[in-house]
Amino acid sequence: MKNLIILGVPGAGKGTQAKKISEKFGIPHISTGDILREIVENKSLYWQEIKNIMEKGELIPDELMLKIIEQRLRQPDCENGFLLDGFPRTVSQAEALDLLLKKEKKEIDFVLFLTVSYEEALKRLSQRKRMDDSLETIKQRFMVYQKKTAPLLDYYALQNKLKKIQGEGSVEEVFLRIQECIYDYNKNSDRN
Ligand code: B4P
Repeated sequence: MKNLIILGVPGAGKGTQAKKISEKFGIPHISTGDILREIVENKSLYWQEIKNIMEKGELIPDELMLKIIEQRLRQPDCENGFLLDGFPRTVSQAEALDLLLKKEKKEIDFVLFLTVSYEEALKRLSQRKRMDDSLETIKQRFMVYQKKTAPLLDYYALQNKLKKIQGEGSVEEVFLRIQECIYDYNKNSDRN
């Protein structure tokens, strides 16, 4: 397997699908959201600052996120591929990631972009009860996504790495679409 990223608006189902991809294809699922929630739960370094930022629906500063991701990607389980969920979230995180991987003679192979309507994402998140799922915070997360994360779509499209996946439908339906996309990619890269 390869080095992948999963992108989408909050509530697109990135975490849900990433878990399934990780199980099926045997690559580690690296969710920066999960890592941050773990820091808050264990009251590790900077937990209070992280909690405040997440509750407001804002992004944690790039510098801290980069330290976290660099440490995680150095773990031996990432040697033969990984799936990043929730990272990068800004163009500067993406640029830093490319540099980091280049040093290791690696690169991102492709980016799965889960598309769902605003209404569907809002419905999904309102049914969940996470600390950052109040209506006010959800709205802020969408705004932050449009401003800071959506430009990543062009960033990866220009590198010819963006794979659009329809993210509406049941979890299994979406997962089938993702598997087809991964098999297609592997078939084409075997041919080249
Ligand atoms: P994340 O944890 O990444 O959360 P998310 O984008 O909101 O959710 P996701 O798309 O993974 O949705 P999920 O599968 O859970 O980020 C949280 C916060 O952490 C950010 O706001 C930010 O503050 C911080 N953060 C994280 N990474 C950062 C970074 N790199 N830089 C700075 N800050 C960062 O699905 C949502 C719900 O939908 C679930 O309840 C699920 O069961 C349901 N669902 C999924 N698929 C479905 C389907 N097909 N049908 C019906 N329901 C479905």
